[in-house]
Amino acid sequence: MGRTARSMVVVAIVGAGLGAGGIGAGAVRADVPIGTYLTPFREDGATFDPSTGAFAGGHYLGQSTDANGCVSDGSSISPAGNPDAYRCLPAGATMVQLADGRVLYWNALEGTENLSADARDKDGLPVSAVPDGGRITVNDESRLLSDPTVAPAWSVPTPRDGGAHHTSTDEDLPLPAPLAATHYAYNNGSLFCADQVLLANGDVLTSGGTDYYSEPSFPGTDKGFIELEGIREVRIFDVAKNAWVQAKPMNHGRWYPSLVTLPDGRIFVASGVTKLIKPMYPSHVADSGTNVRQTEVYDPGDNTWTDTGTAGERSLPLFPRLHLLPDGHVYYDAAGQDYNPQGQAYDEATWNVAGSWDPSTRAWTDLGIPGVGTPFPGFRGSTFSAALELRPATATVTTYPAASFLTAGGVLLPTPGSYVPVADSRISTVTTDDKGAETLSTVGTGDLARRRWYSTAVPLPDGTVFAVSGADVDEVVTPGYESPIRADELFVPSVDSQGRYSGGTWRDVGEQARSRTYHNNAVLLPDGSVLIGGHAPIPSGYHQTQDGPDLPGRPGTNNHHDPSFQIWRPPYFDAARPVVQGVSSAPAGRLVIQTPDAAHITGVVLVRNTAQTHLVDGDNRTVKLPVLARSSGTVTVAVPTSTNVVPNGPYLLFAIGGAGGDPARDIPGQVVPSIGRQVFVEGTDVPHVIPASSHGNQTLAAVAPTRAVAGPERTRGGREAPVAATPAAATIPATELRAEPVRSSRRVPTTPVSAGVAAVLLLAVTATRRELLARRRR
Ligand SMILES: [Cu+2]
Repeated sequence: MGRTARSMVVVAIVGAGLGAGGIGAGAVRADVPIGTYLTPFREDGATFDPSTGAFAGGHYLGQSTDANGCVSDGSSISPAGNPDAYRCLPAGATMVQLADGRVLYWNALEGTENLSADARDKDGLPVSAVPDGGRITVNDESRLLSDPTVAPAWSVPTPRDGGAHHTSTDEDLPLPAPLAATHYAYNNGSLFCADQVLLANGDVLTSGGTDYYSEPSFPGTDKGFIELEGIREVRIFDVAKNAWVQAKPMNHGRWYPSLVTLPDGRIFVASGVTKLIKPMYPSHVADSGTNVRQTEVYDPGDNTWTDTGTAGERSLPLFPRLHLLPDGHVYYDAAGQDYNPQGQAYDEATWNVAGSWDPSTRAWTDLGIPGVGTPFPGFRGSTFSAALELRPATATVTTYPAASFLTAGGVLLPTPGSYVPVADSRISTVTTDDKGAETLSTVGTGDLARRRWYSTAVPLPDGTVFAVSGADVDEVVTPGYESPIRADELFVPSVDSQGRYSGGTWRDVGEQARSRTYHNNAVLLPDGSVLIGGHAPIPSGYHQTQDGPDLPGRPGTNNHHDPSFQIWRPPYFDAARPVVQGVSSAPAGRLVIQTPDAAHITGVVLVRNTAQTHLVDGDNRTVKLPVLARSSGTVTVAVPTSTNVVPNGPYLLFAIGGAGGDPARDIPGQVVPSIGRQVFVEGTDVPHVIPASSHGNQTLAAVAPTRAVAGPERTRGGREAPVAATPAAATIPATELRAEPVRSSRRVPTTPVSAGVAAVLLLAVTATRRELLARRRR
């Protein structure tokens, strides 16, 4: 173990010592389990063994897979022209619930699986993330998963990596040859680090992604110092064609930006950083040292991006937690991702202040610091920001004067704030008065049962919030030395006599079967269950892929990608659920639900289809629609009259069986949702809801899957059942990787490299030199 690795272990142990318990952690409760975890499953048909927690027996690319879903021994891993670069199954680091029932997902950090201890570069030297990462990574693969609840099957979009290639070298540092940056055609357009939203027609738009390269290159070797650049490229996944198409690029390269759909169907993008590790831009020096302050709006009608001007600029964290408020403004919930190696921004202190952006004036308004009066006010890093159910002001109207957002866990304050996660949890609410003025208020809730970094949230149709996966310390600070958290938790909000959120409690759910830390993910499925996936960690110690050490009471982490999925069924699967036989749009903003359970249905919720990555789903919303009338076989509900509340696009519709009475006062967690029906909201002036089957753009089961495995056996309130695997022959085509690196020769004015970068660079060069000397001695 090298010195760096040893110091990482020390940091991790110190972090662990700060508390199981620790800052704000509540006692672990014994009220588990609730709901049901089904057996994990994987694309290669491998069988999950519950006694060992491991997969075995899978097949991929005509070979047997190992426990991590990879083929071959990794000894030949040069990406150029080498199909082995894609020798591992992709993980669901980004996941989108499409309106045709399939889940579109893609990997993160593809190719870093090849940074194993026994891998060698062209000179026979060991490989490592910092000197080799710019070359060894490859564009991330995307996948389509159909029928995850009954008979999972996979197919591959065209092209499988999204098809974008970043050809600009505008941001390269002015290094003389042979130190000049080296770019590669096979990893200059990764989907990794883009954000994504579902467009009004059900297609998926992604903004940005990653261009990996070496800058500088180390003369005489194929090594360099890794850089990750946020690209401008924009891709749209065309659902009907199962194909990625290229849209107009943004005006700014963005790595870790956030997207929000505006009421008029345009898409707002904010933040991201152009160069992650060395954010210096000789051609526009004023933008150096911080994230992209400029915000832009995309118009799907004419395929253009427009800067919002000086008033629209704001320094924001990476993947800022943004939401569309029911007054039509974009809200920044004073949360995001703040730590990135060497990429901290000089103006991070401003991220403590929540804000609201008005599309009509294109200007931001500060809303104050959330959490004042709670133990930990201000910015929160690496937490989710989950939109709680939008509840109508009264039992019969569709006005929504307030929107509330739950954050829990994560780390405190901007750099150099704590890198130790907390268990603190709070609800921030923005209330808009009759004159349009916004007020921010925050209430604390009960703590999580454990300090939790990077947990993904999935708001459920019964008004509760499922928090899944994560780790006990910040993996980006100490990759490979975090301890995964498999125990998931469920938040049940409380409401006051006015129907406003007044707090709530967290309770333990049970343990999922797999360890999922960085780039974990989850989406709400149409039946109301949760599809848990993802896990694409940073190589241990920013060096090689090595699982973390087990310590007493603190399991080590899985440092390999996890391409498996697992389904969790919330407790309402054990209740009698209302039945929806059909939905139809009616005049005057009404929606009619055909149901034999009309007498018991107290409302309907529309849940925007999940499109999540990095704990971010900017369009996530659950909108409660009040009941206006009922007959023996129908319930008529009111659709909100503004696209501020329900922007166009795909939603899952759930009828809610309550205890009866006022639907605005239904208690979250005490109502039972139906199976979801896929609908679309359309109409820019007067929104209306139509079934997906009458929506033209969606082609159900558009393509036959290329491979299929038997799904998890379905259980009801019982134990997990084993997966019966029937692996099919591999049909993944050979990679389209290009053979030759593209060497940049562009010259730009000199800019000094920061001391931190220089120090890390020196370490990397020294390590490489040490290896060269050792090899010479051999
Ligand atoms: Cu990431």
